[in-house]
Amino acid sequence: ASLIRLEDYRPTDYLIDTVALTFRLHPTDTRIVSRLSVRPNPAGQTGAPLVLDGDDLTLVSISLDDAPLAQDAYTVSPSRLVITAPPQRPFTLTLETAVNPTANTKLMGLYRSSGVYCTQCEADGFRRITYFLDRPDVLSVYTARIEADADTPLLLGNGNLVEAGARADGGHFAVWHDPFPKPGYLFAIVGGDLDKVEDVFITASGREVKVAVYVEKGKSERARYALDALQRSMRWDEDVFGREYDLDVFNIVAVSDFNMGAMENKGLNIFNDKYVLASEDTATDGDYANIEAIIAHEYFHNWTGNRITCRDWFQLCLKEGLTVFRDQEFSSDARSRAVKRIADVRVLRASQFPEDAGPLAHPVRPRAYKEINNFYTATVYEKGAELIRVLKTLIGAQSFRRGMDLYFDRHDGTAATIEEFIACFAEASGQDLAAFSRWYEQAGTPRVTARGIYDAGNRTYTLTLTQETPPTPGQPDKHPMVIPVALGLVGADGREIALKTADGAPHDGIVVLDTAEKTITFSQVDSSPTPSLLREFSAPVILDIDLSDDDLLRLFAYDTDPFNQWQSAQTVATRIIRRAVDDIRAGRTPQTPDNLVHALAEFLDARATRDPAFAAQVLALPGESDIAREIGSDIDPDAIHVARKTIRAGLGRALADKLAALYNDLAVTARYRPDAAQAGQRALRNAVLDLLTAGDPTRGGALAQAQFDSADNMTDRIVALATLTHVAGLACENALAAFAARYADNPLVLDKWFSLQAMIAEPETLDRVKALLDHPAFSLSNPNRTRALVGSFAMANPTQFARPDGAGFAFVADIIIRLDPANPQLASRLATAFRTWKTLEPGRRAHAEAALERIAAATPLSPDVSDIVGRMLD
Ligand code: B3K
Ligand code: ZN
Repeated sequence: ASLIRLEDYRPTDYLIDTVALTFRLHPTDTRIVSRLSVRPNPAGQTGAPLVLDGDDLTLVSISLDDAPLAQDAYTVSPSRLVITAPPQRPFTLTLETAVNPTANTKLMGLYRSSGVYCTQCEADGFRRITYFLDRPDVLSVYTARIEADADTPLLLGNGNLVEAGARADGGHFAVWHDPFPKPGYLFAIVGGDLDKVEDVFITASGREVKVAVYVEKGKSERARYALDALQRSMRWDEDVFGREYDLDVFNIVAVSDFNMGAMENKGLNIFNDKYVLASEDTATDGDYANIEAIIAHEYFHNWTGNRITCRDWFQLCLKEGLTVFRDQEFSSDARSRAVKRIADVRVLRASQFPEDAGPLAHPVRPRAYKEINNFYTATVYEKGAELIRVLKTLIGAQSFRRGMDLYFDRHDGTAATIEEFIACFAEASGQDLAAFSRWYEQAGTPRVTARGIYDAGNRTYTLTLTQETPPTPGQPDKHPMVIPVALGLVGADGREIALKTADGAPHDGIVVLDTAEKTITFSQVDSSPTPSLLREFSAPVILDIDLSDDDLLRLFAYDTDPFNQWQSAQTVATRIIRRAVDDIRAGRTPQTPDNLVHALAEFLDARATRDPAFAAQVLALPGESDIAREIGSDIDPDAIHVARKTIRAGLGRALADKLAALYNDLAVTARYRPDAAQAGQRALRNAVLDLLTAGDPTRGGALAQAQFDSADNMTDRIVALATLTHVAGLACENALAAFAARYADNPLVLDKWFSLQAMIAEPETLDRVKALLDHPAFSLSNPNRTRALVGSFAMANPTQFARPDGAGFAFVADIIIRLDPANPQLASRLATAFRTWKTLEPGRRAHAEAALERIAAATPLSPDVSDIVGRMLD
């Protein structure tokens, strides 16, 4: 595949104002007639050929202004249709194409999932339906007529239903019209026989919208939570962003084969059923939270993505980063803001930081790509969302809202760029945001170093902040970023010190570090303070701070910012586990230090039950991948695993009595609700169980077994089962078998079962995973199954994926090679599990490299996998 560059962008030579499609649905031979009203683009080149994109298409017929087009007037291949000399006036092009939805294993374009016809067009799937100018800056008004047999009673499209009825042949049809111009990637249809839950949403201005969620027959009760989340999202966008829904219907359809989470097609969101279906017996609290967040995310795209879309795919973060920011804010308002922030930062660090530090690093707005589907990354999404947060911090909430209003106002109905977006905020705030834009251009995570000096004589505290962004592929030298550092000073007595600048004026607690180094002096500081920096994680950076463990534990106890309370405990724990790793590699036995034990003991006594969800985050010490990231090079995953386990065992033993008491006290007696309060209580109780088991596997195992047997909800049941897999032995095998029997007919729940087994940190796991490939409920052609089993092994079992003998890497490489011809996007996603391979110790690194080389040499190899593996080997 060739490299596509941002600087090469130019408008199309033709525009397509309207698209009228007729689908005759058939399992293996669906026909699509497409009538395009085309006209030369005044911004394009006069007289140019009309070059339409295709992918795997068969052209059945073609006519221009309703007369068949002469053979010598065009050339056609499965991937391209060129009209050599099109009229230089408006004309109608009519095409008929044939596609086979059943054979479409790529799950892009029109495909069938468990008998349901559905489409996925982002980023470039529309060209697998008909020849088209398949790029986001070609906006058209779509009408879709869908014809099907009686066995496909439900026919849905974008926009509003304008006509429906019977056909002479016993079949029926429906016509959907979407008045809002949109790019092809937002087009969708669905055909099937599904159940639904529905309601009516009244918008702020009093319009009635029929909202519905469609799921497989017999499962509609499990769609209630999704429907409720949708309506809450609709209200929230009105309240917080002043955005009202704009069509008469909003439909969500859940399908069981889907390459990602969901898709924001205008008025017809299509979802991976994993993010729709939930009941207390089948979904965890985490599943409910994900459903709420993803329903919100796709709904919010209606304004940020659909009404205003992207000029080109380089601008992907314009819709994705912004929409992630919006869904994070929604969840923060619906739940606990502090806990949500911690959870989001955990995700950012676990998914984006390694990407930014390795061979796949790219700017939030990339300048070049080979395969756009490989750029739906944590950098574009999660770091993209952080940049919106940084922007809001820099200009303030009011200017931010004014900038958003201006953006909606000015760019509604267009395909916009990051420059246009930022210009709205520069205008609304009166600030020059040129330097801020560097965040979109420069890859890599800036490292901020802080050094503070207290001058008792002058009662001043002087803080020096420096920043450095490491080189990333193609970007050896970096300019300083604009980094808002939210901060406070905590006095020796634990109280917050009022911030005053050197001349005595009040300071707002945000230092903007926009040069390589910046020094700020605070006055009237009566005693030596402990600085609390980067409160609420005010910028996506790595903070290096010269505080002792005791200073940090003081912040853990007294900081007014809950994020930094949590962060301080995490930092201390990380240091301790890192020292333990060194001990283990040097043949010494690591010890769990008393200071952390005391701090946690006090925390458990005094504070844990006041905010259980927060306490659960504290008890969940840094994970193995967090530690690996901190160490950064020459990684031995086994040493990290043992180190973390040893420290946790020490904590579990030292805190055993308190933990056991808490475990009893925290039992939820009320009827199950997936809300934040109850979920928080369960989260803490389960974190307590986990730590208790680390200290005393026998006692913990017994508690876990009892919890497994008596649980009345999936959260408690799956945590108990996970705990049993850590203590291993027969109990674990029996529980696994009981779970599989209970949920034999529920693939989404079995995914949890596949995943748990794939994550067991012992050498037998590889054989177990290989055996599970043949389990009757497993199928490599279903993305959820593959991610649950192989994805969990590759992404969430660091010791076994990176086995010292290389067998883990080799196994995943084999699967990637097998998957690639059928579903390149899934294969390519799986391949990113190798992205940190260069940080491993030499032995494992050599095995990883060999596995990657083997994938690279496979033929045929999709552009998707070839691009990812090529960059990783570069
Ligand atoms: N926009 C889609 C993702 C499409 C991925 C294409 N490979 C879902 C989302 O981000 O909301
Ligand atoms: Zn999105």
